[in-house]
Amino acid sequence: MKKYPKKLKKIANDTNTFLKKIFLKRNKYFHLIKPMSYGVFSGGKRFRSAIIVNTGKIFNIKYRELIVIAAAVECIHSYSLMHDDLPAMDNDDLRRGKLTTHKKFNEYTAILAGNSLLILAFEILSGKNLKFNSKIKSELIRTLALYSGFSGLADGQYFDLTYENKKISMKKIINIQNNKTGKLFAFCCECIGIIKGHSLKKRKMLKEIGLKIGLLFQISDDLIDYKGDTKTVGKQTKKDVNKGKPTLVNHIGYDKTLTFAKNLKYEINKKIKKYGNRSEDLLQSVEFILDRRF
Ligand code: GRG
Repeated sequence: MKKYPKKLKKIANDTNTFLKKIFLKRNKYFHLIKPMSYGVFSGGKRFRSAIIVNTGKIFNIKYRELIVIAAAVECIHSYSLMHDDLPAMDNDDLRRGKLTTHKKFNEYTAILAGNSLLILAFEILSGKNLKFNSKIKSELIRTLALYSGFSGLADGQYFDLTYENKKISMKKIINIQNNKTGKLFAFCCECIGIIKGHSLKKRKMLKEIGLKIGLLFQISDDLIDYKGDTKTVGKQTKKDVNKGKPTLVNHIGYDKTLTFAKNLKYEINKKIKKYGNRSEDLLQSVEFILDRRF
């Protein structure tokens, strides 16, 4: 476990290097590349990249191709954070220990830079850097589009904001979190099944693991929001309680949420272990989720 953060760092560096090359080639469009870079290279953990690489390892997929997919996913993740921080959404001034993009630049710049990152993700997946046949590439693009738009991330975000200060069931809260956070993680695992040409049924097993990893990640984010301090976490904490967010911590309290999370981790590990020895790095990633402090 102790070695894990070092491995995470290598994946993060390689993903960043890939993205930096893209920005360098197009630097005459510096007006938006500047805020896009600010949002992407502001110190994110690249945990979604790690899930892609570590799931890919189980199935012997080339590291280089995995980093290309990871770069696309990180673009979507950073766009979602940039837009999440806007005054119309969560209205945050601090992200990853720095000013949020709209605070550093302005609102329209953050909106356009966010949109550009979202679109860049699909440019990356459809481009020459990803060396799979067109059937695989179009299925990767289709699945990522399904999971990040109105039947995924955007839907989760919509209800996360709509249900502030409303009493809703635990089932609904989990559904919101599955869409807001889980779907992108679902893609991180399922993309490997797509590359391998797995049947939908076989892909579903990977999708389920990803969804559960995403739910665990979101729950740990909520636990950190409740217990963590702004300096360590890099963003303002205690906001979920103050805003009456639809989280398990607000619904059943900190201790019961922690127990729920530990049971969820056990369930995830059981599913991952079925893939044998090569799943060790993925298991370590899951271990990191509840251990992390930021
Ligand atoms: C406007 C169409 C449209 C959609 C908006 C904004 C949005 C969609 C979705 C937001 C989803 C969101 C912010 C989910 C939170 C997920 C989460 C736990 C983020 C923190 O992730 P980390 O810890 O962040 O991986 P780092 O900083 O390490 O990258």
